[in-house]
Amino acid sequence: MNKPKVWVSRPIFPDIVDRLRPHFEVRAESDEHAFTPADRAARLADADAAIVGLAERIDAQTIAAAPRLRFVANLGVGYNNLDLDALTAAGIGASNTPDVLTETVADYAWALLLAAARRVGEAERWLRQGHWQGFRFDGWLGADVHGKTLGILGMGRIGQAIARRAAGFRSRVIYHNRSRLEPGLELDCGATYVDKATLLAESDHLVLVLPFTPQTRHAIGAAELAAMKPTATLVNIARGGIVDDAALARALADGTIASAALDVFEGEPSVHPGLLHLENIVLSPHIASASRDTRRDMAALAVDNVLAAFGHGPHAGRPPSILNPGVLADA
Ligand code: 8YV
Repeated sequence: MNKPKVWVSRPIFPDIVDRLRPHFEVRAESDEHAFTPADRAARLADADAAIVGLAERIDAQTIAAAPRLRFVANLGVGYNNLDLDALTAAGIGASNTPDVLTETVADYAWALLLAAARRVGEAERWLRQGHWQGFRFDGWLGADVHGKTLGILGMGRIGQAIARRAAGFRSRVIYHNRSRLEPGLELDCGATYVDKATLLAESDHLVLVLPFTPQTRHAIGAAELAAMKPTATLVNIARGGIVDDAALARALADGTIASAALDVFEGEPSVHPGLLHLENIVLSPHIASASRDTRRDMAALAVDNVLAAFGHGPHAGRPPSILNPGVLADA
């Protein structure tokens, strides 16, 4: 009997991909590149399963051109690249990679916050350019992070992990979310629920950790930036498009807020040109989950989901992080 075919759209880890080989014919890409919709359609034309990243948009049109597709495993917790309704309507299972990246992404949110508030990137560039002539007592003054009010917009697993780290900084943590956390969880995170206006007005530093949806597009635009403190730092580790990057560039240039750090961008890998020349922003190429351990764990979870969807491995029949379990129940 022919083995089902799985397309692995980007180089993950060869030893993890090898776990698919006893059960699947594997087509694994060996280099990282952007697929045109036609390339993608060609690769999916005879695929029974696919492991995809954020750049692979799987929508109704893609699905229509992939008649054998039964399962799509996304390499990320955010899955705005998948049209989940269309996948479900077509009877195709889908999974993401929650939990395994939570702590690593929370670490990185703090890394960006500290780097932006304390001007790490800016000072390093200046030093490398040979400008350092001697110690200056009144130079490179940044904003303190410890003891300040940390605001978190979006309070899922990653938001909670960011909040828990704030105890060591003796910060006050306030958050806004679609729904309020259970009291026990609020206590565990040491976080207080506030409305969005209070969050913007009272945060000394604001971290965005909400999923990208049509409703969260430009959740932070010119009006929200104007409502923040002029000394504030804004950090986006969620998705490009949640921040209006053009409005942010203006706000950083005219001092509406003090600094920012972005790991994600509207239209990435393009970056709004207005951001590129500013000193008071830290820019990184969507690497919040990029630790060696976590990327391996994400790849392994994606592979486990695919194996399980086809009845193999320790979770046979029960993909551990399936987003639309009803699809398998109906099969
Ligand atoms: C991934 C992410 O690196 O998990 C997410 O939602 O944004 C990142 O961890 C990205 O999805 C890669 O495809």
